[in-house]
This record gives sequence, C-alpha cells and structure tokens, in this order.
Amino acid sequence: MNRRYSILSIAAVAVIAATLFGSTYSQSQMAGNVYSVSRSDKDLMEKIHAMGGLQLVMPSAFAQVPLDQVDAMVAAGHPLKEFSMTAQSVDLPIIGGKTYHAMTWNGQVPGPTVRVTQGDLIKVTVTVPDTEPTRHGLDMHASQMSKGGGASIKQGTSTVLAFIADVPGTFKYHCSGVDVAGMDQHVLSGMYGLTIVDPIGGYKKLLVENTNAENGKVSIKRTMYEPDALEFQLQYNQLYLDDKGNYDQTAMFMHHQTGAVVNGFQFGYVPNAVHNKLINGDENKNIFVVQPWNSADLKQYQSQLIFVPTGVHTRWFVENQGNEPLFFHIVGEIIDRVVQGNRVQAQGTETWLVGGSQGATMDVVFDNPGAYVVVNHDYAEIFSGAATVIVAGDPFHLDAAKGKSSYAEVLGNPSDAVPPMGMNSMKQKLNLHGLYTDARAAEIAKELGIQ
Ligand SMILES: [Cu+2]
Repeated sequence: MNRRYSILSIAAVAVIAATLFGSTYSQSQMAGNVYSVSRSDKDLMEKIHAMGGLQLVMPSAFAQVPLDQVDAMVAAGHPLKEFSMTAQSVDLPIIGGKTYHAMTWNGQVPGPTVRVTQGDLIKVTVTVPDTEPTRHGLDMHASQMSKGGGASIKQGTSTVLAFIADVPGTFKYHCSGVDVAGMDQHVLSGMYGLTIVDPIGGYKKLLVENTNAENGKVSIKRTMYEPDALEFQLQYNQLYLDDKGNYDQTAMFMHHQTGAVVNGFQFGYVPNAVHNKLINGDENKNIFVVQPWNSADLKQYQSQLIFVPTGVHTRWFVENQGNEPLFFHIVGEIIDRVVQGNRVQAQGTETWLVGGSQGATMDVVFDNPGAYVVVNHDYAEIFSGAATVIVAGDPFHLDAAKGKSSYAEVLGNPSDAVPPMGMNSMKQKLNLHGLYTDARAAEIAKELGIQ
C-alpha cells in the first residue's frame, strides 16, 4: 500500500471515528499532519498505526435494549424478531470468468435482507468464526444504538445486539470493520445489506395521474392503487479490485472503480441465453449490449431479467451502499412516488438522487408493455454495471406469456431482487439468482421452495 494513503487512511478513519464515536481525538487533531500531534498523542498514534486502526473505548453494553430487558419488552408487546449474521470470507465471481476475495454476511452479497415491522424488537446474533482472517462488527442503520453498533467481534466468538425498529423505511447495515479500521474494505468487499422496516400501519395507497382526451378536451385520469404491491430490492455499490481480485484501497481513494454492482453483480439483470433463444430464436444472438452472465452453467450466477405486469403497483426498496451518488432512473418510465422513512418526498419524478448510505422506496406502475432499463444515471456507473433490465407485460408477444400477466409467472423473478414478504407484499414466483456461495444457494433454494 502506498504510504501516502496509509497515513490518509488513518486520518480518515480517525475523523470518521471522532465524528461517529466521540473519541478522545478532536477533528482538528486528526485532520492535520499526524506528526504535529503532541508527544502523548504521538505515542498513541504509533500504537494505532501498529494495530492498523483506532482502538475505541466502547461501552460495556452497546445494544440499545439491554439484553436483560428483552423479555420484559416482549411481554409489554414488542414482537420479537430474531436473525443470525455470520461473517464469511469467500471467493465469488466477477465478470470475465474471474473471482475476487469477497467478505460476506452468511455467504451472500448483499447479506440477507432483514424485514420487520415498526415497533418490532430486533435481536441479532453476530458470529465471527475462528476461520476468519480478521475481526468484524455489525452496524445497523435501522437502529439507534449508542456508539454506532458495536465494537468488532473476535474470531471464534458471537455477540448479541438488540434494538427496537422505531423508524420505518429502508436502511443499510454493514460491517464496521475492525473497530472501524478496514471498514471500507469490508463493506466494499460485500459486507452490506438491507433492513426494511414496514410502517406499523402498512404502506400508503398510490395515486397515479395520467391524461385522457375525449371530445376534443384533455382531462386528468386519476387511478388509485391499493398498498399491496409486487416488491423488489436493488442495492448499489462499487468494486475496487486489483488484478488478483484483492481490495485496492488506493483505487477507492481515487474513486477509480473496477465496476458498479447492483445486488453484488455487474449487469446481473440482463437477458441470458434462454431469453435470447425465446426472443431471437438463437441462444447466441444477444438481445442486450452486454450479457456477461449468459450461460445456464453459471447456475445461481446466470443473469436473470426482472418481470412485472403492466398496470400493477410495484414497490422498489433501493439502497445506495456505495461510494458514489446514485441517480436512480428508469429509462422509459417516470417514478410515480418516492418515499423515505414514511414520508412522501416526490411524485412523478424522472430521477431520484440517493446519496451514499441512503435508502428510498420507489413506487412505480408500468403503464405500457416494454423493456425498461433501471440505471444509475452517472455514465461511469451505467457502463460499468449499474444497468438492470425490467420487462413489463408482454412486449415480445411470445406464446409462453399468453394468458399470463407477466413472464414472471413462467420464468419467475430473481430471488436476490425480491425481499422477504412484508405486510403489503404480493407473492411472487422466484428463480434462484444471487451472488451466493453454492452452500448458501442450496439453503436459499430450500427456504424459498425453488426447484
Ligand atoms: Cu467485516
């Protein structure tokens, strides 16, 4: 690692830590040259440098809900939801038939989606097996916990954290590294995921306005859709890798990404050989400009399309897990509504900006049959992977879709693009797709009843 970045890295981590954790360092101390600090601080800095990060003083109990009060809070009426997260470093594929050194929660990128209802008491057991090369920690943005979520957990141990999901919305969770040091590497290598907190009273009805012309006069046509919707999740991030598939921090500092990923994949939701055959009559005749995951031999990694019917309420949980802004745009569609928390932020908008570590819920009704591409409308992102193809209705007039509302009834929707069922979810047929290890893929197939 370049020395300049190693110093910058420590300063940056310390500033983050000072801001997040209220450590004993002042921001001005850390923002300046590390050699200008006082003697005692210099000793500490050397110690920090030697251990590769900041040693943070954490409170003895970092959970918002002390664990000995969980039973009483459940007895008082908070429904208990329990989850397990296990750190697992594995090699996973990237485009070009290569692999990279991924860090995961539960053997999948992104980690499993945690879905709960506002007011639930969430209890998460976090395990770091002794086979892991480093410690890990878990920071859940849906929580409001003292000190940001917890000190890192030693290899070969587990910890339990508990919190009340007070605020509805779409929230990131991520590894907090080794007491914040290495957090960038862990998150950008795959240790991130989504928490969906459904509003306690359910989702709102959706009003969509179109126009109608009759007898030479234009009028507004208003359609009200019920809260129940077909739901999807899209998580955006970047990869920064060297030629050997290792995390490249220098590239991250320069914002020189290897690629943009959606749910862990560059171009993971584009047509594959089966779609080529169905639509073009030839599995080698590509429909889309890039189809890097064509073959059925790729199993869970073979690209899949997202299918929706026309005229149906669809809800998109979107999270920007990465290092670049997300200009969320659907080519050919207008986003009917944007919700953050439980508040409507926009209606009828062409693009919605989602900053780093920010989420949003988008409601869309696809009015006309067609192939639509969801992009991060930053050209570097689109052309390096952030392009997702949605097929609405039956634009291809295929026999397979006759009498069906969408191709999903025949082919299913990709399992990693559909969140667990919530209070206003419409059930979907799923196929197996995700940046899962083979073992995790087998578990998910079993859980979801996918053949
Ligand atoms: Cu980690």
